[in-house]
Amino acid sequence: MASTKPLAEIGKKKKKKKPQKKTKNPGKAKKKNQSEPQVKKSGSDKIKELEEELKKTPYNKRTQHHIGLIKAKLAMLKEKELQRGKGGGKTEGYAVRRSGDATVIMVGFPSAGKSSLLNQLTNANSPVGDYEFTTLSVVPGLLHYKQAKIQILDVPGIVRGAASGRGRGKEVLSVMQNADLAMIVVDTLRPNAYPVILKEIREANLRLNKEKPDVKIKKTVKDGIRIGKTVHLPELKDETIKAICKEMGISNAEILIRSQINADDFIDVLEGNKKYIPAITILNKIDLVSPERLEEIKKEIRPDIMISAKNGTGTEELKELIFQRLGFIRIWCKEVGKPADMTEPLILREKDTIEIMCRKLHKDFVTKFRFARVWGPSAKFDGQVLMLKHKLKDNDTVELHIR
Ligand SMILES: Nc1nc2c(ncn2[C@@H]2O[C@H](COP(=O)(O)OP(=O)(O)OP(=O)(O)O)[C@@H](O)[C@H]2O)c(=O)[nH]1
Ligand SMILES: [Mg+2]
Repeated sequence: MASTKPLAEIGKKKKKKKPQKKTKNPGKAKKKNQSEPQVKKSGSDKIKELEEELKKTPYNKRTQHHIGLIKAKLAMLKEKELQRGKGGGKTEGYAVRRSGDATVIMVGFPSAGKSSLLNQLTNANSPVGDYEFTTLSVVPGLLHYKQAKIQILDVPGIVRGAASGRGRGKEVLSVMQNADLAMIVVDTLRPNAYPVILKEIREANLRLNKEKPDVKIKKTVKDGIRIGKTVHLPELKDETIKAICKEMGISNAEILIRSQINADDFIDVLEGNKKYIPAITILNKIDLVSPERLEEIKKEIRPDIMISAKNGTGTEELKELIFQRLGFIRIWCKEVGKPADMTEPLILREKDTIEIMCRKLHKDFVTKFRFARVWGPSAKFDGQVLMLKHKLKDNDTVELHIR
């Protein structure tokens, strides 16, 4: 439904109508009330209205501020709706035990070929069917690649409305919250599924292929909203930041922004419940379409890789891509007075520290840590003495000195 209201008015809380005063003819008044349209719009009506408004409003310098505000209102309304929904039937989550060096989840429409792909990549044997919803729970498999062990989770297909609870959508998307990487599997015969999947993922509070914005917010008791920036923000004026804060119930705060963000990113930070994970978009079933059609689909969805899970085309390249995107680094462990063990590295992730290495090896190593000697790319010189906060790099050799 199109609205004629000015943007700033939409979604604003309506003042509660005072109860009608008793009139001389209460019966009549009652009748009149019944035939009037409902004054109070439901949350979902307001959401629809705002979404329509967003679609209609072109993004430019002049509308930036309004769009930011609508988005903040939408975020608040959606959160409220979600909270309301939570009261109802409990959804049972999937219990998945993490194993290996990282966990990767596959998401896609039913029949996109997720189970076929799991069986190609791992030792698992997940049933494959030419009907939808073959997979009904989580099936894990383990991929061994370059000395890393990567857990891959096959889950039921998700459809439009998954984030708000259709099918097993909610459970699938919640498993995704704890994954290190997402693989989005798209079928060449149904490329239109891609934007739908992306939308559902977004609604489930996940952000793909995005660094967490570097924004610090310290709530204060007075002085309004004070903004500090180390970057120029062409897409987000101070005025909009303040209006968004107000809309989201923050009147006093110190805000320090150190990365390039827009209104969406800022709202995400304020909501504070977003998960940022890398993703790979996979176009599957390339054996089923002509080269011309494949070109068309490629332009449309711009996949990171194209494969055929059925006959194995592209799956070796996919393994390498998974390894890369997970940002794995190999660390060679060395005992004092002995040469390093160059047969089996410890697998860590980029930016991992000596502290994380210690944790991975033994629960007491952090408390009993004295120092580490490091050889290789992250050390300034051979055998440099380094402490827990030091970030390691691929191919480092590390000798831990423990009490
Ligand atoms: N030709 C062709 N068929 C494929 C390919 N990948 C999967 N299929 C077929 O597509 C159908 C669905 O495959 P599944 O692996 O069960 O798909 P899924 O995504 O796990 O489906 P759900 O578990 O129902 O969500 C099966 O008939 C597969 O044989 C492919 O690359 N090429
Ligand atoms: Mg399946």
